[in-house]
Amino acid sequence: MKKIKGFIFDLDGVLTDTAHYHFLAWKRLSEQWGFTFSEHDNERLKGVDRIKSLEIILEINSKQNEFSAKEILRLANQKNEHYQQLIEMITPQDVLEGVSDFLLKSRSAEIRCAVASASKNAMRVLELLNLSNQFDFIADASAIKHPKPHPEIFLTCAQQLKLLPCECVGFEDAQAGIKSIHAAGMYSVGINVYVTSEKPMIELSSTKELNLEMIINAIEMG
Ligand code: B16
Ligand code: MG
Repeated sequence: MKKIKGFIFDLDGVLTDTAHYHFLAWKRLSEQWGFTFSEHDNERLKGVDRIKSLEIILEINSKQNEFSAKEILRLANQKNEHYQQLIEMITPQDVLEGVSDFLLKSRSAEIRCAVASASKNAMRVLELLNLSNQFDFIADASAIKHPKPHPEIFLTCAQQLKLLPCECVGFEDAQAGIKSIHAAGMYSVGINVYVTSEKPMIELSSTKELNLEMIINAIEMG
């Protein structure tokens, strides 16, 4: 029988909803530079790293060839300054419903927990949510060479938790994240994922549906 020993969580869309702050920061940058950028466009940036997100915005505006690598870095830094100002508003009330209880139950069941977020601001967000001490390992996105859907970040977490991939479950809200979990050889739980290619093994419509017994039973008996 399979034995699940580790849970690895994405941050944005799984533990909290930072997507709105990312949207406001990109919107501010777009206004400064005369780009169009809508909430609908923002959906394409979920789970995507900062530089790739900017490239998508430039592509939407047909400006992908107008900026040098140095200018792209400058724009990305400007967006990050806006984002870092905005996230200071985050409080523990912003932990998504059902998450705190799920983490407590998982930890009481001796399941090791980690965070696999593409965000270089993940540490600060977790501090503001007062969640940092719930995790045995928080991946440092700046040390990860290959973004999701590459499995590197989930494999790094499993290694740091001293677990095999087949002993871990990944939790994600983005399609690239689900692919990353599967490529790592782990079980997947999707939270409101907009599926375009790979379906999560367990699909939930929100974090309110997180249930330890259900997830463990579905995987270990499945
Ligand atoms: P930063 P996740 C991702 O977080 C966001 O979904 C994505 O929109 C953002 O561009 C990315 O982090 C990088 O964030 O600019 O703070 O480094 O879903 O992987 O937790
Ligand atoms: Mg996410």
